[in-house]
Amino acid sequence: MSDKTVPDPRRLLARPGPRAALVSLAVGILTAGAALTFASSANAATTLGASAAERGGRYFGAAVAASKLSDSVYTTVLNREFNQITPENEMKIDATEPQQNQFNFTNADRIVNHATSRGWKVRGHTLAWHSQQPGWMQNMSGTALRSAMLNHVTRVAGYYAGKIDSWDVVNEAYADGNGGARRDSNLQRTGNDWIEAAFRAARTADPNAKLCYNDYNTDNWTWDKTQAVYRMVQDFKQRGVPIDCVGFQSHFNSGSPYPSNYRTTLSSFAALGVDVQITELDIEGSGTTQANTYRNVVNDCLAVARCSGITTWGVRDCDSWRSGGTPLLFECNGNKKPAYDATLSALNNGVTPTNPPTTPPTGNPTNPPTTPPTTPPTQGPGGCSATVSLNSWTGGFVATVRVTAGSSGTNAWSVGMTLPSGATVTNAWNANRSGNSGAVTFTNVSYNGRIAAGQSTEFGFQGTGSGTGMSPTCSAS
Ligand code: G2I
Repeated sequence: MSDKTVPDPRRLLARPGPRAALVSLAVGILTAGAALTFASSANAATTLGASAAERGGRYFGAAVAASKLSDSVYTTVLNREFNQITPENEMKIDATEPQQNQFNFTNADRIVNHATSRGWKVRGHTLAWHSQQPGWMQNMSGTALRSAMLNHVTRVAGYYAGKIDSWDVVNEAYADGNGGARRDSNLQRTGNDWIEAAFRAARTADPNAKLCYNDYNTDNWTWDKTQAVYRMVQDFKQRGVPIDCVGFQSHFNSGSPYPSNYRTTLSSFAALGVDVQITELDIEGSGTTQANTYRNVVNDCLAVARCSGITTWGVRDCDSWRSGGTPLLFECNGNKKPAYDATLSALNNGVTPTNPPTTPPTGNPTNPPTTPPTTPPTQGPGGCSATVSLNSWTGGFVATVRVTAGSSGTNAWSVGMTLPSGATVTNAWNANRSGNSGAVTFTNVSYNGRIAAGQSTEFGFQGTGSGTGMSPTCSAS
């Protein structure tokens, strides 16, 4: 049996209903010995890309340097493990348009061909950026620069039209630190609308690519920079500026650590109606500590249905722009690190999404499962409880509510809470909502009403004002 025909037992067992009958049927017609051979570990994917693909068609990729494609240790790991590529430098403005209106795609083509000939996805990086501009562009300003930038977007996105899964249309346009301001740059000085102008040009040049905004230090939900990018994406969606995705670079180290609210960041952006992608992941460190952080990042992505893929910024530690921090998954000799094992096992353990999928998961089984079911949870009105945790910032908050079933599991649940005066709910996920201020009630959606005794599910909502002091009550049926 190939991996593709093996259903994911966690996904099956998480979805009771008609499928449960198939489980019983399948178990009934199998011998106990045959059933026992279906241990999930025996069927688990053995590479990052294959495992990510089984998790709802996600990808797992790496930034690639054209100069390394002749290194056989490098390509052995690359070709075995990954199914997506981002050119590390070869699609940047200085590489593709070294002289104005003279385009050079030689090195970028080598990488694109390496990927597309293997059926992998390519992330284009990047069309408009303050950095790595060729000299001629660095010296430009005003309308001449605006036109040159749009010409670059049009020509490069047009050349690669049809070959790029996602484009980093604009990279790193926000400043670090407090205030959430735009970064000063020659592009910013052409007018605040330079970002949306770039997105519109990219859409025209390649209507099928997903168009992304990409940045770093946007991982922590409470940071001003994160909030500023969030507001820009929200504004673009409201005004119909073509944006499909947000890239979180996620370069983590002790000075810029993995934040515990990372999942909130990913799910909050996803709730705006964009895909989210982890685009330049590297985590400095070693051993168990590094492995645990990689595991957390993977679990956070898997928990958000619209987190469509992860790319590490390089293949081996010695390929990294921060090689001294040994931030990647492979040693220089190609050996797997503990962080690799943690990443693969997190992918293989695939958590159930807490965001409603917008399209049915592609990994859904067409064959009856051959794994024995666990005892189905007893259902009934055994009560439930709910707790709320808040991520707040000035003028707003995201509330995550955990609903826990009581002694006999739930078929359906309802959570009520009174919002503080002045607070208004703007959007909710994983629950139906009635009311948006004062007394607000949340009820389960189709896929999370049934909770086994003692187990939990989570839903969330975002609000303006302050959410401090809410105390949810829960009732079950
Ligand atoms: O700085 C890390 C990344 C942050 N986000 C955007 C990414 O595009 C960026 O990638 C890095 C590359 O990994 C480096 O390889 O971008 C750097 C430049 O901003 C790249 O460094 C450049 C060096 O500055 C050049 O001197 C060198 O010629 O790499 C070039 C090719 O090795």
